[in-house]
Amino acid sequence: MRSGTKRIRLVAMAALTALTFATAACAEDGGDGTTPGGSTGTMKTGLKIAFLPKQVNNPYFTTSDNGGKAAVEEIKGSYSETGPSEASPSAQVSYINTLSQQNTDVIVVSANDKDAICGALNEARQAGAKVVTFDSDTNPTCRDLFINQATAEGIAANQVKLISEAVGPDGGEIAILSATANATNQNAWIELMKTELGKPEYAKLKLVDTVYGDDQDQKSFTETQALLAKHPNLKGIISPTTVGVAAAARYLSGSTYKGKVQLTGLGTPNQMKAFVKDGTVKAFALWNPADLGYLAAYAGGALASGLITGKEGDKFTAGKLGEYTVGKDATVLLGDPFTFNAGNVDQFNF
Ligand code: RAM
Repeated sequence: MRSGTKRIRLVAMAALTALTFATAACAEDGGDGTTPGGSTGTMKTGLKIAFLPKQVNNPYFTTSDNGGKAAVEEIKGSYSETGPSEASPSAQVSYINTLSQQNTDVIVVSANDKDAICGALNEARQAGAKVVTFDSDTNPTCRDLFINQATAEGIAANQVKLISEAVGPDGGEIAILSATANATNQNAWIELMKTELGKPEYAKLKLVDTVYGDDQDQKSFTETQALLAKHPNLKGIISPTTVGVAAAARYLSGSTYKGKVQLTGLGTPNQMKAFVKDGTVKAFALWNPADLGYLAAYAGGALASGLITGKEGDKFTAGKLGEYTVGKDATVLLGDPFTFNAGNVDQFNF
């Protein structure tokens, strides 16, 4: 039910290709702080809601945080975004401390490391802030809620299926180009990809290496080049990071490996379109980052307003996305990953 709704929402967005996601989100605002199909209930106004992405210069987070901004405007709060330019483990600590000192009501954070920012987050919580992780979780003891883009199992199954289909029935060696070595989200997906690869239908695929581009474009590009030099029989690469998959695609498309070594991953349609069209990539996946940020902002607002506490079964309304229920381990699930290919990629603009 929920997944069907999400799929339709993505398809419906196709009709909005001329608009940016931010514009699309604004267009759905009731204009008076309420949202179509739902009320803001007793959501407090004036909440200070800050987004702290893994890194600020990453188009994926620009889109997710703009989704958050639209939600914060709808609930008449005050939005801000801050964060490091490099996705290193402890780089977010000083930003968390500053947000706490500024009496921020809600910190919405994608963690570069599940433990490194825990102390700072718990201090901020003691000072009165609610902490919502989104995209990449911390240890659950350091936050009030985690907004999960899709189940880790679903993402892992999707990525392995896509590389298997791209490589073809003969299978062969594959490798993973990840983000940073400490990233909670990528590490969870990689572990589950290994489990998935143990299934009989993938017996002909052999994972030979996992390397880290640190969500830096140039490092991801160089790591791709090195992978191919090190593994001359490589048949495919999975890069479950928007930065990594775009850099790997750029390398492959300008090399003799184009179309011979397959690539899939988690990418944004705008970064990947050209590589789908030139035959470097057959299919890749993602969720709607704008919806993820939007949902996280509403969840944070509901927490800071005392509408929910984060316990399993708590329900809240996230504006245009409708009602969500808090699941196990104080986690809220956005939906299913969505696969993009030559047949649909042009319909999306983010
Ligand atoms: C990068 C980041 C982010 C991840 C996406 C798929 O932008 O690593 O955390 O969710 O890729």
